Amino acid sequence: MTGHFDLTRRLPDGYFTDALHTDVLKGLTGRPKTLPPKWFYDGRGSELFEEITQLPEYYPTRAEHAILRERCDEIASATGARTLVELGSGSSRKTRLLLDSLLRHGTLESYAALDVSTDALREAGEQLRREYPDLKVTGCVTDLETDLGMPDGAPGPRLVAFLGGTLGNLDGDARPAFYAALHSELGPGDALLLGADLVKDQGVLVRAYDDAQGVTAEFNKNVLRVLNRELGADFDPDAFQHVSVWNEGEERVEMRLRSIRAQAVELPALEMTAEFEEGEEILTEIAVKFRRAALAAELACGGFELSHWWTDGEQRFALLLAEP
Ligand code: AVJ
Repeated sequence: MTGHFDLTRRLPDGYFTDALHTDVLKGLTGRPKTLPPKWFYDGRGSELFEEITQLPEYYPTRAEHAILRERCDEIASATGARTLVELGSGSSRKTRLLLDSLLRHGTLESYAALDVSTDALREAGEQLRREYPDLKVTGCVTDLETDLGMPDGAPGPRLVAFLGGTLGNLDGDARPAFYAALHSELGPGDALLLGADLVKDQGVLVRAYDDAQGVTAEFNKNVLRVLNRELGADFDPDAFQHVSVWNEGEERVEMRLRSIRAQAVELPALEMTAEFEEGEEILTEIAVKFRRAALAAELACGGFELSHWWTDGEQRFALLLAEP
């Protein structure tokens, strides 16, 4: 049976066009130049990210999966969730572990997947619909920084999962705002399940974002292709070099695109020209790495109390439960 998959948008028409224009105008006129990571994820970008998750160097997905596999029953009994909401659900691959545990536990009624990528949501949603015909599966295209897109009237207890370490895409200013938005949506009995990548050897971290096969480089350059298509820009992806660096002060990996020569790029939709010096970089993604005490403290500031903290055998990645 191919059930109907209910995909909604919470954002006004034209939101993504406006947001892209604003982000690119701001990001390419500022210094250093920046582009937010959410623009990686068109159809091709989501596929490349799926490939990244299987690379030998990219351990976070496997580490988190291992923790989830081990702890999903504990999560189900600790939360007794009737609704699972997943922020940044992507392909929803790891979600099945949670769905299965919560269904075995006998509480789960609905699953709401929220993501910035329509393509990824539709594909994941339709497949889950087929695999779990008795579960209410919905999808919502949203931008977490503007509207979490929490489903209205979803029965509690609700478990909100934000996996994969995507929290690390938010810097120290954006995370408190994110916790506040989340806290205002949750009540007693609800819970937050958060995946966080941990500080570790910097060689391991840098390689996780600069694989030998060059998949991450393609993923990084994909943002230039998105700008070419959406803004009529004329970026030559070959004129930029993929860079992965550990920023010690901020304890984060940074992905950048370095202009290999002086060049001018036209962006007709914005009526602008972006000038690059040789070696000039665009910061395209931050991936903040966490430590337990600091993460617990910032969650506490946001009104969340840490109740469980689990790591993989090698202490590479943490999965935590927190209560509002
Ligand atoms: C999906 C944001 C968790 O930061 O590790 C992977 C994205 N970028 N390789 C991460 C990513 C380059 C990923 N997140």
